[in-house]
Amino acid sequence: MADKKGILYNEAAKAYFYGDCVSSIEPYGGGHINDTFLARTEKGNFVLQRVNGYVFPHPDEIMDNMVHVTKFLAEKLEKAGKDSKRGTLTVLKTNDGKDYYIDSEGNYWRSTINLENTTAYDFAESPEMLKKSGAAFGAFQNMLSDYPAETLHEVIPHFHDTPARFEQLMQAVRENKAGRLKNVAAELEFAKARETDCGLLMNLLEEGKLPLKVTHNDTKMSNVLIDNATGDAVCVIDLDTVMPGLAAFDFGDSIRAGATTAAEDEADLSKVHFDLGLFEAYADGFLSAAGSALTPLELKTLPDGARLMTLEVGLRFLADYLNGDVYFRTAYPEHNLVRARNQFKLVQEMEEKRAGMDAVIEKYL
Ligand code: GN1
Ligand code: MG
Repeated sequence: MADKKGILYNEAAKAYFYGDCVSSIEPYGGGHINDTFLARTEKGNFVLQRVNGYVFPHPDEIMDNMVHVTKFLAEKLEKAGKDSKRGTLTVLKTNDGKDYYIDSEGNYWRSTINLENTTAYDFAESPEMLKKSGAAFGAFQNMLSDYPAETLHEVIPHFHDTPARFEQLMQAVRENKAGRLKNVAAELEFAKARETDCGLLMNLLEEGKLPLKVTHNDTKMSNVLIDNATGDAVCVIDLDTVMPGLAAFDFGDSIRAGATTAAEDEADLSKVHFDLGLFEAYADGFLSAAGSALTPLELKTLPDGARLMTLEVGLRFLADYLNGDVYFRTAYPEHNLVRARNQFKLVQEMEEKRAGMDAVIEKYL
C-alpha cells in the first residue's frame, strides 16, 4: 500500500521488519528533501526514509558514505567508553542483509534506529541549546578529522561552491523556465552585487591556504538530536551531505540557520534579524569542541562562512523559484522566493554586524 503521494512505505517496512509486527508508520521530521517516517514495531521504533532520487542521483553512494561514516564514529565512541547507539546513527540491515532497500518503483530506502526521548528542534529554544548544537557539530568535525576523506563519494559535487551556485542562478535566469523572472528584479540585483564575494572561501581553498576537512555540510539545529531529559546534544543526524569541505561551511550553515530571530521561511522581514548574541553562543560551543584543530585563517574566515552559506542558500532558493520549485519542497507558489528574501535579509545584517562577529572570533585567535 502507498500513501496519498504514492510513497511505498509499507513495502519498504516489509523489507526491514518482516515478522516484527509493525503497529504504525507515520510521517516524521521536517526535512525539505527526503521523505521520512517513524515505524513503531515490536522490536522498537525505527526511522524509515525514502531518499530523494532527484537530489541524490546516486543513492547507493550516499548509503555507502553513511554506512562507513557511522561505523567509524561508532568505533570512536565505543573506544571513548560512550554509547555508540546514541552517539551516532545506526544503519539497519534489510531482512536479506542489505544496507538499503530498493522499492518496486526504484526508490531507495534506508532505516536507522530511532533515538528515543530526543527531539529535533527547528529552532534553538535558548542560546544554551544553540551552543550545545555547536559543540555537537564541532565534536563531529573533530571525530572525523582522521577519516580517510578520499574514500568518501562527493554525493553532490560543488555543494558549497558558492561561485558555482551563483552560476546556477544565472543559468536559471537565462532559462526562466517558470516564467517568474519578472518577479525577482530586486533579489537579482542583491545577488549580483555580491558576485565577487562568492569566491572568498573557494579561492583560499584553491590557493592551498585553507585545509579540506570532512564536514557535515547541513548543520542546522534540526540536524542535532537533543535529549529530552538532560537538554544535551546527543547525536548529529542527516549524514547525506557528509563530504570533504571547509570548517567555515559547517560553522557558517549553523549560523545561517541558528543565529536568526525567525524561521527560514518567515515572510515578514521585519521579524528577521541576525542575532550577534546567538552567534556568540554557537561560536562558543563549536570552538570549544573544534577550536584547537582550526588554523588562525580558518578561525578568521568563520564569519565569511556565515555570510556566504546564507547568501548561497538564498541563491539556491531563488534559482529553484525560477526553475519552478523542482528541488526544495514547497508549500505554496512563492515559498522559495520568500525563503530567498529571508536569507538575503540575514546576509545584509551580517554585513552590517561584521565587526561584531570578528570581535567574537578574535577571542579564540
Ligand atoms: C536542505 O534536507 P534538508 O531540509 O535538511 C538542503 C540544505 C539546505 C536546507 C535549507 C541536500 O536540507 O543544503 O541548507 O535544505 N539539503 C540538500 O533548509 O540540498
Ligand atoms: Mg539535509
